Amino acid sequence: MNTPTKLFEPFKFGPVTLPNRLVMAPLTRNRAVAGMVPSPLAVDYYGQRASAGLLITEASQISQQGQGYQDTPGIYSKAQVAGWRKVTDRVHERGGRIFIQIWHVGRISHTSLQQGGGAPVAPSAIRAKGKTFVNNTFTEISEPRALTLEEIPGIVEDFRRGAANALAAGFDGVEIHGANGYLLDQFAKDGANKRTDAYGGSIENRARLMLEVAKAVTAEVGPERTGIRISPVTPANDVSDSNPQPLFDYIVDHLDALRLIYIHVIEGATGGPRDIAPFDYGSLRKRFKQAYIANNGYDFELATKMLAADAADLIAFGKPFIANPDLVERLKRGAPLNAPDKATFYGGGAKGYTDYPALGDSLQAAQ
Ligand code: 8OZ
Repeated sequence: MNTPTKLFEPFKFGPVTLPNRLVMAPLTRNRAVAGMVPSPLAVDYYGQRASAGLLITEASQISQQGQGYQDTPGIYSKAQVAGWRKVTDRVHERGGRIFIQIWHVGRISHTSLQQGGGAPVAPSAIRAKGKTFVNNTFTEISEPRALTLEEIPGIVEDFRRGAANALAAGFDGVEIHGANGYLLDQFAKDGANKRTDAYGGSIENRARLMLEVAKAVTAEVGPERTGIRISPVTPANDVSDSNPQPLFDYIVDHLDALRLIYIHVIEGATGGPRDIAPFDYGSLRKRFKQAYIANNGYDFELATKMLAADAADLIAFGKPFIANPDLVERLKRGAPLNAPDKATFYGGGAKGYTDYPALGDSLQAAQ
């Protein structure tokens, strides 16, 4: 029996109409080739998933400094733009729409990835507890150094250039990575930001960098091509804030004023419990007039419920999209889903990347 759902209804999204409410969440896959150019396999991987209402790419660094893990693709060199162009061409040939997530990891990095083996940069010189993956092993995150006030305009400029490159690569838009304990989230949250200048202290000061980046990116590509991902209460990458509700109410009020096309909200702990800390996501929904993309642990039932309650416009699915290139069709038909294989999430080749079968493929294989 078919449950009534808004999941397959079209949605007006700036200059385009999405055919359904399913978004492929950004998913780190660590398969970039030399020069941090997206792998030729990425062309097939994203192309296979083009029936999603919207695809968002894996996080892609805006500079070498912004990289924190091995083999993540960039969006700062000519070769990277040319590599991404093949991806966007394939997705568009297949009738899809694709945004790129633009990323600076801040302190979640390792000296071996930084120019001259230098320290990664952060709002404050506070090392995050945790590991990153470099040189094919999990390695302690390096001690960062605090960015000087003079360096901050350069960070904003790198995001702007990343956004300009994204359009040159044929993307339909960009998602600013403001989540998961990376640079912009580090600045926003008082557990990682102990600055005493215009970028630290008050909510207004801690939100400043994220909002400056949002302003620069919207000025470059247009607000209808700019979204942002936030994660108000996630403990990911050792980040924390003593009072996230007023912080994110403030941030979202200002994102609304910039007319971004969407906020993409990770509700709860990234990839973990949705109820890790109390937070009123409805408050963000009310403050923001454009689209609200909800993420974290959604399945058909929860997505249907959220859309019915008008608590979200679009739902981002992560792991289900890794394992099911035709997730839209499978959910539409109530067909069983392939299970994702964790062992092939990060790094490697086609296995666990481009070889998950679509429904027709499984039928053929079963015959
Ligand atoms: C998993 C592994 C490495 C990075 C995020 C970009 O959490 C990531 C990421 C996820 O936003």
